[in-house]
Amino acid sequence: MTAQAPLAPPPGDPSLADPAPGPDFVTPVDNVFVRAHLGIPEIDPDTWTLTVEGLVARPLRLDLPALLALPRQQLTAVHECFGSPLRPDTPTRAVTNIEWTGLPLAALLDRALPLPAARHVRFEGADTGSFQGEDGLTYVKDLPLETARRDVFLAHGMNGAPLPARHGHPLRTVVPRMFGTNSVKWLTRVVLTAERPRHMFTTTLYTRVLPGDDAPRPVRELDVNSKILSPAGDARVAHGEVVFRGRAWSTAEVVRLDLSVDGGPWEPATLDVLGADPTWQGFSLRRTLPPGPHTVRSRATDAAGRVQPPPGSRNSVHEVRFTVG
Ligand SMILES: Nc1nc2c(c(=O)[nH]1)N[C@H]1C(S)=C(S)[C@@H](COP(=O)(O)O)O[C@H]1N2
Ligand SMILES: [Mo]
Repeated sequence: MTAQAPLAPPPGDPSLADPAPGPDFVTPVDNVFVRAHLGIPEIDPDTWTLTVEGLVARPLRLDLPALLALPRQQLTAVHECFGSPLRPDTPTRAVTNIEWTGLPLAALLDRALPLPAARHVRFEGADTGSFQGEDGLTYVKDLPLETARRDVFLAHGMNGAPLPARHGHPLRTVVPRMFGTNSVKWLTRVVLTAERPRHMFTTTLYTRVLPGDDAPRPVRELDVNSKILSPAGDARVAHGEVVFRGRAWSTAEVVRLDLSVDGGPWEPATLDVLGADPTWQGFSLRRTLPPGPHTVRSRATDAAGRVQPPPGSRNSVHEVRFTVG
């Protein structure tokens, strides 16, 4: 398991911004952003194992055939990068929607029998390297045990095929309704602990102070957000019959999507209802506009009443400028 040079730009690199999510409901694998803070490890699937250990009555070690033999489920979920942990207020809208195949972590926790003292779960990847001047790091994330038992999905497939190496082969966690940073690729260890692990990627980076809070919290739940896909930015639209289309997503269902054209009043767009899975939701609105330059903004509201803020936040209203004629 030696690390190659990172294929993805390190956080802080401006090229992190804005890969286009495209028109597909499920994002083709080739269009999915790749984040690898420590580089992409080389893993031999024949010797790879997953362990569930720490504060459990029955530690487990599973090899890949044993994992693949367990009953499979599917989960389609929004997959969004938080962006650079060093610039938590910069919008990137690096977002995709992926159909994962795998099994709930709960199936393994039930076999490992967590001890009463277990409160947190630490997830470790096989990637090691240097980041922000610290050497010998492993990619580590953590969640409260209750959250992990309820939400964490162990994925070995992505859009109907085995996970590609760059997306975490042979196994990764997927934490629906949370930022991608929580979904640990190249997963090798699941460790139940009494305390939160202190680590570069748990307590040092990937924390933020939310509006109305006074203390930093871990970057977990998705913000309410939206992205206008058409017209594309700086597009020239042949005639005045414009169909605005885009996606909205949050940690809860998006219940309202408003558009404002040329600084006018917010108007509700048609919004897809969320299905059983935590996917993104499409929206559209048709308008006839005179020739010339125009601006459109989108603003999502979710079931918890969260609304996209004005420009200046990482999830501020999305704006696209385009020209008719
Ligand atoms: N082991 C490991 N897991 C990781 C990361 C990483 O660097 N190493 N990056 C995280 C971040 S910041 C994101 S956004 C997602 C990206 O997943 P993807 O590269 O499959 O799109 O993986 C997360 N899981
Ligand atoms: Mo990320």
